[in-house]
Amino acid sequence: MSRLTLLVLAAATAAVALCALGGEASYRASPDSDGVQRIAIVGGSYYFQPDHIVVRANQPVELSVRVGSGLIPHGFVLEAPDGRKVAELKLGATAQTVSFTPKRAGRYPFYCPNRLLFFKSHREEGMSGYLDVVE
Ligand SMILES: [Cu+2]
Repeated sequence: MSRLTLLVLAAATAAVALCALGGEASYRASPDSDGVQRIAIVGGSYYFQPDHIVVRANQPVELSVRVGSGLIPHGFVLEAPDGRKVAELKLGATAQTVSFTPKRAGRYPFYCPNRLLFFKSHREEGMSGYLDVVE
């Protein structure tokens, strides 16, 4: 690996870290050697981290989703741009894997579907994000 490559990698890592600190958590997935775009997502009251993910179309995506700290139950719903549900699960301390291959570009919203009585839904509280599929 060249010195320049290392510098670029270090800068990219720093950029991701800065985004995470700033709350503007955007994460562009880079495929592993087997071509799978793997992203770990943590959800809690009331956030998903990262809450903005960018992946490439027509390459497999594996989301590893788990709950952060706290006792409030949370879930994870991922919808395709047409509103069809790609995934729906309850978050646990052990990561669960959501695998799919997006066929075309578009914005896939994800959110926690939970709501307690008359309170605002977790989605309204900010427990939501976007997975953007790009060509
Ligand atoms: Cu929730």
